[in-house]
Amino acid sequence: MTTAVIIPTYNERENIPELSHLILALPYPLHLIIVDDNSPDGTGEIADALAAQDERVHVIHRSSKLGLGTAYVAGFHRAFELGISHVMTMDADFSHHPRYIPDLLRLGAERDVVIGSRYVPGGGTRHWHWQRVMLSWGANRIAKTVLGLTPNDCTAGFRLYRREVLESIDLDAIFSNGYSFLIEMLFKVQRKGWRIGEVPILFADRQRGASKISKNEILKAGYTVMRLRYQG
Ligand SMILES: Nc1nc2c(ncn2[C@@H]2O[C@H](COP(=O)(O)OP(=O)(O)O)[C@@H](O)[C@H]2O)c(=O)[nH]1
Ligand SMILES: [Mg+2]
Repeated sequence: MTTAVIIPTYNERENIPELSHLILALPYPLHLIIVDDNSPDGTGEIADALAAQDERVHVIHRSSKLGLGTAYVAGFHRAFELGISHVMTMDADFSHHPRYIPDLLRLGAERDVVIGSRYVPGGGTRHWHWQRVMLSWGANRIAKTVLGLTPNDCTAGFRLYRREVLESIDLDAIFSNGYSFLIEMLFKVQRKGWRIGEVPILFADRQRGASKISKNEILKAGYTVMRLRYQG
C-alpha cells in the first residue's frame, strides 16, 4: 500500500512546511503532491524547496486560482504516474490533522473509500462559528436527502480512495469544481457501488491564513445537488 497525499494550496505559506514535515515523518510509504495555483504569498516556491529536499514531494504549478476540483484531478493524474495504490486528499490548513492519517489508512484496507468524518461518533468540529456549523450540517443533510448519499459526512475533503475507484470514474467529466466537487465525487463513487467507510476526526478551524470559501460556493453546491438529482 503506497499512498499519494494530495494537498491543494492557495496562500498556505504559513501552513505547508510544518504540515508536510508531519506527513513525511509518518511511518508509511507515501508521496506528497502539492497542487499550487500560483499563490501570491509564495507557497509555490516553498513547495519547490520542500521537493528539492525530499524526493517524495512533488509540486504541480498551475497558472492561477483554477479551483479545488480541478486541482484534485491534476493531483490524481500525477499520482497515477507514481505507481501508488491509494490516493488521499486533505486541506493544507491543519483542519485535517495528519494525526488521523493512520486511521484512514487502516480502514482503507477494508474499504474502497474512507472519509475523515465530522459526523460520526467521536468526530466533530472545533473553533467553528455557529453559522458555519449550521451551514455544514445543512449542506450534508441536503446532500444526503436529495441524493441519497449514505455517508454521514458528504462534504469532507479528507478522504482516501483506492486507485481503482478513481480509475473507474471519468474524472475529466466532473462538472463541479469548487467544494461541490466533493459531493459530485461521492455521488459517483456510491453509484458505482464502491464500499465507503468513515473514521471520526476533530475538524479544527484554521489558525493561520485565510479561508477561501465564498457565498458563491454555497449557491454552486445547491446547484450541483439539484443537477445530479435530475441527471439521475
Ligand atoms: N490549488 C488550489 N487550492 C485551493 C483553491 N481553493 C482552496 N484551495 C485549498 O483548498 C483547501 C481548503 O480551502 P480552505 O480555504 O481551507 O477552505 P475552508 O476550510 O472550507 O474554509 C486549502 O488547502 C486551500 O489552500 C484553489 O482554487 N486552488
Ligand atoms: Mg480550511
